[in-house]
Amino acid sequence: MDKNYTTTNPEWAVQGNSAVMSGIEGIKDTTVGNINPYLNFSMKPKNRKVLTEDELVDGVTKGDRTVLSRAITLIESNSPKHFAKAQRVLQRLLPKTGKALRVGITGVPGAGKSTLIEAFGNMLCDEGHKVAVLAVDPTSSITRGSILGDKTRMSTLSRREEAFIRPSPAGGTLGGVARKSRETMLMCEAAGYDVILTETVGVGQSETIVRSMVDFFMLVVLTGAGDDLQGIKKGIMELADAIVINKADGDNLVKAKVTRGEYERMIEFIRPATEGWPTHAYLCSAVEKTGLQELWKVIQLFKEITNASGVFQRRRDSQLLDWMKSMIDDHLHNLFFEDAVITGRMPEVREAVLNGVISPTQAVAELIKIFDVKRASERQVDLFSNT
Ligand SMILES: Nc1nc2c(ncn2[C@@H]2O[C@H](COP(=O)(O)OP(=O)(O)OP(=O)(O)O)[C@@H](O)[C@H]2O)c(=O)[nH]1
Ligand SMILES: [Mg+2]
Repeated sequence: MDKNYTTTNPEWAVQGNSAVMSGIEGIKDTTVGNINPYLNFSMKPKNRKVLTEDELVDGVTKGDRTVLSRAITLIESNSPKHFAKAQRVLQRLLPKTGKALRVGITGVPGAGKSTLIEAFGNMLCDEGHKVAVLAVDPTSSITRGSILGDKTRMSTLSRREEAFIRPSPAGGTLGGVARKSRETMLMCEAAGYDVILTETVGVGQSETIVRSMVDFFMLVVLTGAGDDLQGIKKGIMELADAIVINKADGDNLVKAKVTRGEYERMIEFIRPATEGWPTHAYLCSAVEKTGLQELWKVIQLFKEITNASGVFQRRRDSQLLDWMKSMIDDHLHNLFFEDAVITGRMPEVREAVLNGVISPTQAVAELIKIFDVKRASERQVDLFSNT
């Protein structure tokens, strides 16, 4: 310790008493560690080389997982510069996309989705598939969701060469999460993953987002459907191509069989999610790894039947067009509500509507009249021109 340091007690300090305490030794010594663990993390030197567009395209094409991760990070970035670069990379990789089977998995927290994905993913890898596991969790903006936990939970899968696990894109608007998730999926396809498993939490709009980007969607449930349906909304059952009753093991097996019957009866009253494909309930145990082969066979059969009927391709086509439309919606919405002229005028118009001076319809007409798309676009950071 610095000798002078110990003699800096102010005059007013009670001499002989350590009124001014010496600092904590080793605070900068990394072997001791920081009190705040995040400090260590953020102080890591960032000397990673920026990859060029060519390097990204080549790396992803070769299936290099590190480069794939970097490309996805670019897609997830909120910086306009990164956005433009990611779009250029994606554009070049687009011909290599679309060949994977896209499977979505939803269900109440604790249903066993992650455990199931790990067991299912391992089984597929054993059979020679390359599996990418993604997550969509719009609530994960701060905590990055349960994803870090998931990576450790999927520890056997994450160690495999043939598998790639990516956490949910954090933060941003729902539209942002949807775009990032879809583009991440495309990147994984370009990297050669032929099965994409996307897990989503059973909250909010996340099921709709995932349903709109996958071919096959399954709902993982627990035994004892009962009257309350475990809080599962009928709407979510309408999205599912299969209902998977997990944890059908041990003492639970008998109950699981009963639950299966209950779901089968409920399904009868529900419109199937996919034309020409009857939704059914299946049993499995992610822990004992039973029912997984059967589940894969169901998915294969689904692909066969919907391919033959043309439903498979029609769904993909309409998903693409819906995606485009929702991005137009988002873009126009932002242009309008972020336009200075509109935001300047808004308080007055709102007041007039509240006071019954003009009707909402009149208000809209008036605002649209003063809205100039061209002017609004110029003010916005132009994300789309730099391609
Ligand atoms: N007995 C039994 N337990 C299981 C099975 N699958 C999962 N579990 C257990 O159920 C708990 C929750 O499993 P997760 O895979 O984390 O569930 P999840 O649906 O991903 O949960 P969230 O990500 O929090 O929504 C864990 O303790 C698992 O060990 C199964 O097939 N049988
Ligand atoms: Mg999970």
